[in-house]
Amino acid sequence: TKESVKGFLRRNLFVLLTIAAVALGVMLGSALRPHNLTPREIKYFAFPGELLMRMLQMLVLPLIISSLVTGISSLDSKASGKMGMRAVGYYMVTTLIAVFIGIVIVIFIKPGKGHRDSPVASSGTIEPVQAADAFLDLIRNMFPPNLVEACFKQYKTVYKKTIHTKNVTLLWINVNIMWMVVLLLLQETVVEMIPVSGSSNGVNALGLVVFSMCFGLVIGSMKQQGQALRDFFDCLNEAIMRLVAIIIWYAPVGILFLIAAKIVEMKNLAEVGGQLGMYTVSVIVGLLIHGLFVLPLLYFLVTRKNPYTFIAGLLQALITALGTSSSSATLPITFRCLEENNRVDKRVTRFILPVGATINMDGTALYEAVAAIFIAQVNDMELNFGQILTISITATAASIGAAGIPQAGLVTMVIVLTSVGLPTEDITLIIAVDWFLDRLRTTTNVLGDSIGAGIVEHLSHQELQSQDVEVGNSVIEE
Ligand code: DAS
Repeated sequence: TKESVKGFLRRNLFVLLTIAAVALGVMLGSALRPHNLTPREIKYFAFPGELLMRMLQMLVLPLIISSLVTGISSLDSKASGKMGMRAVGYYMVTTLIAVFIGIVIVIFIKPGKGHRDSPVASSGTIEPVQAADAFLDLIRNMFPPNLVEACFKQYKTVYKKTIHTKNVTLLWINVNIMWMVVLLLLQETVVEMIPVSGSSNGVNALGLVVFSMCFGLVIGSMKQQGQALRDFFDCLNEAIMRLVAIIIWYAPVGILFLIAAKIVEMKNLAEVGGQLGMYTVSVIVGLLIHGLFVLPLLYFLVTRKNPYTFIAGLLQALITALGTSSSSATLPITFRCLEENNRVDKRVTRFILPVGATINMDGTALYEAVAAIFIAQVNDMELNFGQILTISITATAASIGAAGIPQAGLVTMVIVLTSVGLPTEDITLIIAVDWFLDRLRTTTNVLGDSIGAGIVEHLSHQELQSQDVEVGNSVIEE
């Protein structure tokens, strides 16, 4: 009837608008492509999309901190401990399944067999970082010495070239150039890479997550004394979510332009044939199997509820992930979809989502494994079982270490490649299609985080209920 159609439209207004935005974005982008816009024109054209990214990113920091602090402090330590264990268990299991699917598919399809058809671009653009360095960086980033700095800086080991001469001790390349030239003329030289500490731009989300969790745990245990802080973060969280509710009105416009601009500027995908094309297909097939079958099956097995209804509620977040290529930027929308559409308990989303968006990346893990084995195939390198095992472990680590920002996975690929002695400069082989695969893996990442929240909520039913009883049934409600 007319009423029910109206009701349906009202309930699904944003989802419908977002889907319409994608369709319009594709049409607008395709219509403008033949006009060969200049880079400057494309930049202006992409501006509404850039604004959406900036708005979402603006909310991410206060959202991560306030949601984790309130989420954890509203649970007793036993309940949050159990919930945390379940989340970590889910993250590990699903990430390993994703890696496994990737490995099976790339070994089966063999996209890299035959002669390599793309020339390697100039090497040396990506510095070799050892797996051990990257692992230590991961742990270092968990403990940022300066919280304010953690909002915009991450610790990262970078390699610096040094000139090692026969008779003279190590000489930094950035010391007096004159002297170096003289020494180079006099001595036999060897160029060597040595690790130095450094920091790269980008939010150290991991550090903030660890701090907020500990902080929440502590103020949760402070009883009456901690009440003021609990109220403060609770109120902050609520206020941020209200800002999200406003930004959501703008999201369809932003997504339309994000997608249209990408279509205008992208290289002709039809030209991506041969090995690279097959590689792209392998990643896509893997992501589809994981996102459309494995994760829903897991959700169904645990909750006995229809996974696709749950996924339908997430549509807006998934499309935002597709548009932004960033699971952190999507975080505000993920929160809204889970809490408003799927009615997942706020104590769970506040606890689980920020952690998930930072460390749980199924799509990235799958892609890392496929890409590494693809590069081995291109180089005619036979991998033994031990090496494949190494790839699966480092791909998991690389996905944990990747930040939720566009193409972070491409950078952490270096860890996987060096761990089995593959040439890191071969990353250039896959760069051409990475922007596209990045969008798809980010969508899978967001889906994995959201399904995780649904599963953890189901498993933690008992703890949540006993908490309700304790606080006199005052479930956190808006
Ligand atoms: N795009 C990243 C994300 O936000 C991860 C990646 O590059 O793989 O999920």
